[in-house]
Amino acid sequence: MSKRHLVTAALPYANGPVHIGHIAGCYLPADIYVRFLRQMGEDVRFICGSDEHGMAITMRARKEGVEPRAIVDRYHNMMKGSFEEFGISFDIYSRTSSEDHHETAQDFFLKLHEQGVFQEKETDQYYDPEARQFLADRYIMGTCPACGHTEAYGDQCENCGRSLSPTELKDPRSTLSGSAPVLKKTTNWFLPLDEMADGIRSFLDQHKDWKPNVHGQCMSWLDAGDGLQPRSMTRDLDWGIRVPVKGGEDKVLYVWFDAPIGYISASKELMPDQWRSYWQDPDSRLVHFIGKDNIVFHCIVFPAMLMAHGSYNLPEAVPANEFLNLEGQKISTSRNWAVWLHEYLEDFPGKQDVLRYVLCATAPETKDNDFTWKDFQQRNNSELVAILGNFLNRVFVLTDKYYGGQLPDLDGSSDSEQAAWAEFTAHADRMEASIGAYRFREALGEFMGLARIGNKYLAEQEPWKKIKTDPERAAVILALAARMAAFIGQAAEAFLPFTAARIRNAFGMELMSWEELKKIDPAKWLKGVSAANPGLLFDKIEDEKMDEQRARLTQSEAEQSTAPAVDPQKETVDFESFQRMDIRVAQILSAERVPKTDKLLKFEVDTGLDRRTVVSGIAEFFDPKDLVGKRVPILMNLAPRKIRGIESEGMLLFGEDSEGSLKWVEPDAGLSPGSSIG
Ligand code: B3M
Ligand code: ZN
Repeated sequence: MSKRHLVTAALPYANGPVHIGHIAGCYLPADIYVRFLRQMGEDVRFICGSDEHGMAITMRARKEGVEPRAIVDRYHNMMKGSFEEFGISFDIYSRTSSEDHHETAQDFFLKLHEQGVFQEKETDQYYDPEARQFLADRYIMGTCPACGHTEAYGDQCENCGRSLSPTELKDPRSTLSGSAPVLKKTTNWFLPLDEMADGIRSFLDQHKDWKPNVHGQCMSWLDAGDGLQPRSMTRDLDWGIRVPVKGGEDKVLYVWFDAPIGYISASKELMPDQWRSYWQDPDSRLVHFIGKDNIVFHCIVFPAMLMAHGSYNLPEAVPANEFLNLEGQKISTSRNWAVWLHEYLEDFPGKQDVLRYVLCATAPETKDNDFTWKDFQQRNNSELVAILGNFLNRVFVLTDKYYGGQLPDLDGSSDSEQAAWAEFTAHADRMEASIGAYRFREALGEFMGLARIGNKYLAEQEPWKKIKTDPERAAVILALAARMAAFIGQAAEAFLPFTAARIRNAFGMELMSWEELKKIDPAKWLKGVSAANPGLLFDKIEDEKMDEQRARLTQSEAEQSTAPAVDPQKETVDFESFQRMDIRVAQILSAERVPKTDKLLKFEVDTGLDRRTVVSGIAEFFDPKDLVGKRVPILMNLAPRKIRGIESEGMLLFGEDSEGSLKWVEPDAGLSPGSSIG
């Protein structure tokens, strides 16, 4: 083992609460690993924090009609609280909006800049002239060139799955204003991954031991048709960390540039004087726990950044998990198909370890896996209650009953005790090896093996019969069983920390180091100790409780999909701004389709003041001939603009229902053309 370990868990976007998919994907395996390293007496630091930049945040903010700051503040605190309550034992849970992080990320960027690492390149990017900003890929929609789906995003078509670049879309439109974006030149700083490919390849070649899913994915990036491509490390956006070089004033660092540096900033915050040794001393190991969607960033992009910088260690292991599904379906935040950690903690108070157990036992270590409430119940009832809980409970109850809680001595033990103890501790050895190899499911199986051996030993030896016929022998049996129970209270620490603490308390023990534990001679251990029965450590979960959870799941999904999606209130405007808008009633005199377009209608309207032409993108909702003669509100003084060569003066106003269909807003009959609205 090396001198130090720095273990990181992916920084979750602060745009929503934590769900079981996140936990099973990286936080629980990371926590098990770190707890075990600590117990091994290793010098380890466990780093995490909220990722507070990027589109994940700004899109959420837009949806809620609030500032990004409000979103990250809300979710950062919520996530931090749930992790803590669930026993995820970070040494620090920081955040990337902190000033220190901004500084660290900028310094890192500057260093690469000074070393001439970046290529400054001018490219054409879509720009929304109305919203006056460059458009991130997700803010552009249009028609997919592959399947013709009209709602494809600038980075991907969700209908056919093809990944796209925004310029491939037909009829692109900005989701900010609805207008057609224009291409505009902009300069950004690119990390030349193509030129760094050899270095990256030789780094990855040293890690053929990585999980096949991880190594395989990296290789497929390297070996793709056109290989690695330069990737821009800056973006023409507002929310994020300012680019600290000339020309970067209106730009921010790419979120995938700043976020992994967040691991470094958090380490600095935790250990202002020692962080360097964890990151730069070759005797330290860097291990990243992540989900599979983050593999390329942790195995290629971030290592490339670290190599280019020159002073940092590269990750030694990236044990990424696949995805966890829920009741056979993909977990989805937008569909509300998820088990949220904060809700679980409320519904199952004190049962953190049950979820930890189930999520570890079903963790998607090598392939996607499915969480079901039925499986949750079954694993609780027939594994935690029937195997682990049963063994511990028997030991405590019998020790109480026969010896008033005082553990008998193990003097006079026989071959069967030797054999049972050897078989028992062999499980602990295998558990250790499995954790070291990042095989946590297997390790948990070995841990449960401890309780299985305990049960088997009691069932074979039947102390409850011998207590009458051979009380000395019964005492020996219970003496050994009690040592097994105590041992379990130590070995459970990584997986089931809450239960482990209760067991240790019952024996009045502190947490022991793994080395000490392995050296234990049961005949000499816990002499004269009394055990206080801690009561049932696990209890049966009934069907009703599971029915409730399943109902809650389908119900919240249904609510999500049928609830009329009422837009949140927009930001407030002052009275003057409102007064500047000239809204009146107009009467439609004629309406016709704009040739060669699907969406546009051209209107002649009588505004009471004049007759004018207005173009609106509403053809999919109305038949032009139904509109002639109708009266509608019009925004008169919207700056005129040319749409398909036609000058449009003003905007007709319609209502929009929750499905996004436009509906008629009919003014009262007494309002003739020209009447003002306001
Ligand atoms: N926030 C992506 C995610 O939550 C991202 C991880 C950053 S790790 C440096 O999937
Ligand atoms: Zn498509």
